[in-house]
Amino acid sequence: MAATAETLAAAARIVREGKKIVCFSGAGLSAPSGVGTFRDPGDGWWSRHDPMKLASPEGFAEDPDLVMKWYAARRRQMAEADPNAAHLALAHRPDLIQITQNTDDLLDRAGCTDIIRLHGSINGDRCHANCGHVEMIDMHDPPGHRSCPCCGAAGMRPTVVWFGEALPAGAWSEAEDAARNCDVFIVVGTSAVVYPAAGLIAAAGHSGATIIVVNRDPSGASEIAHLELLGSADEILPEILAEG
Ligand code: BJW
Repeated sequence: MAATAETLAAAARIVREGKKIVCFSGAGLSAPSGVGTFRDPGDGWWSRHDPMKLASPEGFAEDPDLVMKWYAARRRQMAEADPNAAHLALAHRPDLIQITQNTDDLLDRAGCTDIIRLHGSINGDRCHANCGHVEMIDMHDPPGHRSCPCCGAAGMRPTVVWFGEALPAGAWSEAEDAARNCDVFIVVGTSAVVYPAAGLIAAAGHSGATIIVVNRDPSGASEIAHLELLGSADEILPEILAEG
């Protein structure tokens, strides 16, 4: 059922009374900005492409040209996008802890600082052979497949976390700590099927946090939610995060 005036008011009250609030976001947060999600039926990237071919070390080894072409398309799309009302509402609440699975920079561009990034950032490339070379990318004119200019080996690949790769240890431990020590955990625009990130929702719930889920459709977080607000993030977040 779509969010109602009553459920929105209830969520706004929980947020107002919260002492330590975490926002855990996914691709649905940036969808109203025109950035594609992964699993939405029809227009999600994975409904047209095999995720293991595009977002895994094995896929990169098999066809690095294809992987870098896909990243170039996403990078151009993100470069054209602007933060939406949901990003801006979050930026107006610097007291919230931001944990995101998103690799775009729309939260940063909205004005959020200290973002805990679980899946890295799409704005850079690094040497896949781990020589340590990193480059920032011109998102309007992203590069294709190329070898590392520093060690000459393998290829340059985005500074994101692919399937089968470990999450950045520091970000993960900060995220676990925030999830276990908050009293309100807002889950926005994620299918909540990718682990270990999705496990933060249950961890927060088990630690006693109230779980508010904001999503256009039911998701993997629906069953854990104390309050589920179905609708678009850019319409719901400004309502429930407004102070006063
Ligand atoms: C809206 C909306 C609007 C739309 N308003 N809402 C336990 C069980 C099973 C499997 C595993 C497990 N633990 C680990 C695994 C394996 C794997 C995994 O989870 N697989 C499952 C999918 C089966 N996990 C991993 O491999 C992770 N690594 C790992 O576990 O390492 C272990 C290790 C330890 C030590 C050494 C070595 C290894 C890594 C996961 C990496 C994920 N990477 C990606 C792509 C790269 C980033 C990039 O290129 O940008 O990250 S996959 C993709 O999924 C991306 C996202 O961050 C992530 C989550 O997706 P998200 O954000 O939820 O998007 P969608 O599209 O799924 O959902 C969008 C939602 O928005 C939908 O619900 C819509 O309804 C909603 N929506 N419009 C509000 N306007």
